[in-house]
Amino acid sequence: VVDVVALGESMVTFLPSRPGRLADVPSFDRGIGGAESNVACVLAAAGHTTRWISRVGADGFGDHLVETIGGYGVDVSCVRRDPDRPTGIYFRTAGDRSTDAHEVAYYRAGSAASAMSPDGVDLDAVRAGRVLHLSGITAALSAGCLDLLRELTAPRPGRPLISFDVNHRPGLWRDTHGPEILLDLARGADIVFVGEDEAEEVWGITGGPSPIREALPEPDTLVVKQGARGATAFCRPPAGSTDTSRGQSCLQSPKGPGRCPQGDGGPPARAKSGVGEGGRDGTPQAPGRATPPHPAPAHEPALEVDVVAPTGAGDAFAAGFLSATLRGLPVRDRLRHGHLMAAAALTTPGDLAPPPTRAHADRLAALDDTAWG
Ligand code: KDG
Repeated sequence: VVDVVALGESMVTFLPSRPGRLADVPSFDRGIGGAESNVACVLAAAGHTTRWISRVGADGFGDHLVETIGGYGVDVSCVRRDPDRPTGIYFRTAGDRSTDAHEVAYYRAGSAASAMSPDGVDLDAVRAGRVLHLSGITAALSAGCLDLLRELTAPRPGRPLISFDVNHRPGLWRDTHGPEILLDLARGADIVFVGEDEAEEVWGITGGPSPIREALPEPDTLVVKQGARGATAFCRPPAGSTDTSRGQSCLQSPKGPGRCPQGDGGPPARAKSGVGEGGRDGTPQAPGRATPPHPAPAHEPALEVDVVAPTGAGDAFAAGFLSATLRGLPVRDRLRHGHLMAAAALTTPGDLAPPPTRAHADRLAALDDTAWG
């Protein structure tokens, strides 16, 4: 069984050769982007078995994505090639050090990935992992993509654990119901990642992590990313359990036939300019499922790093958190592994940076609170 399957659009990314307005940047370097494949790549680099499912064009950019993501050790055998639609691309600019302000120009409308739907995807391959990682970006791509997400987040026997990163991308949404759609999808997931500022931007929720949890009580694990301040995780313990210190050891979705223990949760490294913030970047409960009381949330400060570019840091955070979850580590360590992976992404211009080795990350996560405070 694959540890994590990630489904979503990836694009060839063009990174600016220098800061400035899109209108002024003279040249760009090619990289790769795609929130979900970023998560798969970081997890693969951290030693997990992963699969990325998507569609790309039958073109050179599609070749580049498949070869590069496959080069991280991610299984790309289920990626479909579309002879009629192109691979999506996007350009971005860089702010100077005093500001994260950047422009994003997507060329992805009508892309191969936007043609995904429940009929055009091998659903068995999508559901074959212990965890299925999805994001709100896919919901904004097309009606077929939204149908696919609804199908995958619907309760059903044997469902993998669903990890959902809200990833609100205002530039992609044409449907004014985006906020309700994202809330509904998040309610259907088991582990949800959302930025504190993102929750305000998309749902108008202010006042920190607790009001977000009140609006989103269904997922067993809710991780609120608070940029440079750290991250807060709300995790519901197994029904009937008094142990809230460890995460779930059985990675089967409670929206499936049984109920598995979940620990507390939390993402990104405390960056001088914040991971998981910066807004670019519902499951109805299974019948008969009683909602146990919520334990106190867990908060872990982020690491202080000199940010080069924030893009990809939220994905790296999710990957670190999921990696530690798969390993059955306590919530504090899940959050710390998220911060460690995010710190690597924050300090590189592209989306992906070589993460620390597992042994190194374990040593850093085990340091006492004075090192993390
Ligand atoms: O999280 C990083 C992504 O935002 C980036 O790679 C591009 O997937 C992308 C998107 O749709 O914005």
